[in-house]
Amino acid sequence: MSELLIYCNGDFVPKSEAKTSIYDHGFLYGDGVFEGIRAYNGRVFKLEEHVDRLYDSARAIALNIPLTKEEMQEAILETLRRNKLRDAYIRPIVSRGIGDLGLDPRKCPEPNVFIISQNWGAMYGELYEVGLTGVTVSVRRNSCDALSPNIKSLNYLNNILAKIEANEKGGDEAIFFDQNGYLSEGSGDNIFIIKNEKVYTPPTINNLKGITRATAIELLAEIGIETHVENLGMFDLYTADEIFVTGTAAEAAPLVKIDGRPIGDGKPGPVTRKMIEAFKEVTTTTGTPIFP
Ligand code: PXG
Repeated sequence: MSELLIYCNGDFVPKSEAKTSIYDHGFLYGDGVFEGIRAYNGRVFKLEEHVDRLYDSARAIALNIPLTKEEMQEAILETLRRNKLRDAYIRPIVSRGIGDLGLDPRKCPEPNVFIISQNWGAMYGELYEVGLTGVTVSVRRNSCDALSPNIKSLNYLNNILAKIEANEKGGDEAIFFDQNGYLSEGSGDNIFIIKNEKVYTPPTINNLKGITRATAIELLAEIGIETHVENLGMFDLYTADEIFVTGTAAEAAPLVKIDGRPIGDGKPGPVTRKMIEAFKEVTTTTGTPIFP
């Protein structure tokens, strides 16, 4: 099979030749932004929303992406076409660009734009049926007045520290709290709690404005379930009837145990199952066609 092609600043180059300098501030300082997008069945799911968020992340770090949003959408679609991909994971990356040592971004005249796409199956395999185990981690989510969790930046160390802790404790996903003790999110997904047939999720001041989270709220509304957006704590987590997490990679996935404690009856619950079904339906029937 021929090599995957990567979009590099307007060119399509083989994976082995897709490179930047070690003086790229994306590498030196984690100075840049990215997105994680998926294509299902020949359509890119929520393309516009992901591109909007990419530009908001860039705006928040005063990084000017040298493409219009329309050009970025087209570059993403063209990357998929060149690789003949219909079901894929797509990773646009915009770094501050090549500069010098020293963190001043003015050292970097030109941002670098890359788009990676590749085949991608279900992240958690058979775990959607049996459910995942979560662990609450001691590392706190970045506070919104330091490095806002709303920025999908190239600095994912906060999330990686959480993931390391979850791995050490033998859990599938890490659950973050913020510095005030409020529930935040997973290392790569947002969190929903079901209690007495009501659905709750934390406000996005302390977590990523997840596109799957927004989709889940819409899908729940369509089946007559309102989502209450409010601050939640450890108590709500441990006493939940059901918990699920949402993300582009994770999709909608049940959490059936947290810190060794079963959630509800320890099996994926009815609301979660409905969500998984509804999400499958919406991802395979909507989105921007790759090959119009
Ligand atoms: N919180 C965090 C911290 C994330 O990184 C989400 C929530 C869910 O957001 P969306 O918009 O995807 O519903 C994410 C997304 C990866 C990967 O490569 C990670 C994400 C998405 C896609 C791929 O690990 N995280």
